[in-house]
Amino acid sequence: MKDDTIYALASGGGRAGVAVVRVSGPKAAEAAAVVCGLAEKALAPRHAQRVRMADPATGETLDDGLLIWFPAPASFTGEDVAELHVHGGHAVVAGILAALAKMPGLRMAEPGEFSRRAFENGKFDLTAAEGLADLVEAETSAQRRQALRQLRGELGKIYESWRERLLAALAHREAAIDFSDDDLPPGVDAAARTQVIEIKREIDNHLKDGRRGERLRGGLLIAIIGAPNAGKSTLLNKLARRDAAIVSATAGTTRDVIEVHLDLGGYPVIVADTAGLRDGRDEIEIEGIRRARGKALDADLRLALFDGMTWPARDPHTAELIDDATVVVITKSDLKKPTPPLEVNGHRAIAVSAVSDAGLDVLLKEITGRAAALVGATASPALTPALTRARHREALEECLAALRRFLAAEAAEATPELAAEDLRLAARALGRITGRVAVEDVLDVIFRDFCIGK
Ligand SMILES: Nc1nc2c(ncn2[C@@H]2O[C@H](COP(=O)(O)OP(=O)(O)OP(=O)(O)O)[C@@H](O)[C@H]2O)c(=O)[nH]1
Ligand SMILES: [Mg+2]
Repeated sequence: MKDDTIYALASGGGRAGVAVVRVSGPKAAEAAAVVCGLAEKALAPRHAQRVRMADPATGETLDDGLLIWFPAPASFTGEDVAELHVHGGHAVVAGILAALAKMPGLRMAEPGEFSRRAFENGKFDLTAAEGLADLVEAETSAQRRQALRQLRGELGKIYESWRERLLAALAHREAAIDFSDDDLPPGVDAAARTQVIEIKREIDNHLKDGRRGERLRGGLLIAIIGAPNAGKSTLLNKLARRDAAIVSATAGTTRDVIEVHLDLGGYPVIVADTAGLRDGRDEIEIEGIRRARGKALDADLRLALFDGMTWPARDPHTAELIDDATVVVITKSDLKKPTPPLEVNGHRAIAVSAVSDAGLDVLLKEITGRAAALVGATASPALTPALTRARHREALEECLAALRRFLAAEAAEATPELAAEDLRLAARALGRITGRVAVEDVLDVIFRDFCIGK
């Protein structure tokens, strides 16, 4: 256990009905008792106690609130923890923090320090710690479900089981090096190889997930593209339900990319409105169109808009960007009913009007369906949890590379000691994801941006 006792506002900053100040470490009991005017033995484990909190130096009452006492190890950090639930006004919180600051042996927690202590005390592995950070950041229900699964350790368990199986294969392989064939039960050596082939296949499949976990975590990018005046900014405003972008009858109104974050049926999306595609008239418009094309390429999904007023003419600049990840839309159906067939380059088109709202429900349903397919309803318990960070992907790639080297060395009947080393490296790469090996280098990165305890 750490020597110093740390404290911080555990709830968000700013005014609120209730705020929670957390104290963790060997002096947590003393600190809580002093501030709450109780004897240490009067602290009731895991019960809400109504208390009057006061500044120990002046005796001035700071608030009337609740104290919850979590003796180690059954606490968030695994250490003695006291939580003070106070009224969430700035002066109350500042008063409580100042009172704690006056006590010897206490100091303000660094960002992420509570979670880091929880990890170091074995309360959760690194993937669960990341799940907790994602849960705090989650803005949509699908993100929440994914984060909760990771927090519960579902992802970590997969990596840990692969690591344990690799370590078993390694033990077999080392036995084969240390003992002669006659001393070993038959098949020990082949068993290691079979295991490695199977694990390699499972990791390959896990990596071939279309980045659904990462996409859900970061949000899907949807780019609205089309000729000038097609109605792109109008559609963006409809989706955002506010006037995010300027709309006008002048062709070439939008020049910069305008992005709006939305919750579409539980899926987080970033919708980008872009400059109308044509041969640009001036330097600014040319740059805007270059950015529009860039966004269209980056996007997970494109909405290609065709102006209902000029339909059935199909703008060639827009048509050439249509692919399977594109939803084709014909706008302004209130002004002119589009003549069939409603399709562009074999892709079905949805007719909409931003004035009468006709077709917008069909379009929304289509976009939500595409979003669900892209993130593979990753939060669904029916699917195995997806990796959510580039850090996971890199470690898994490294593990696979080591397994490939192991199998190649085996096939070439190369030095068995070297092959065993590759298995060890593969297991270590997996251990880095969950934090089961020396991980000082990754720890800082993971806990640095943690909001808890900030
Ligand atoms: N009647 C009708 N007018 C529309 C509709 N959608 C857009 N408009 C009009 O079409 C004109 C152009 O709309 P914008 O949304 O600015 O078009 P844009 O594609 O963003 O155009 P640029 O930014 O110039 O590329 C405006 O006058 C809009 O009011 C619609 O569904 N029905
Ligand atoms: Mg526009």
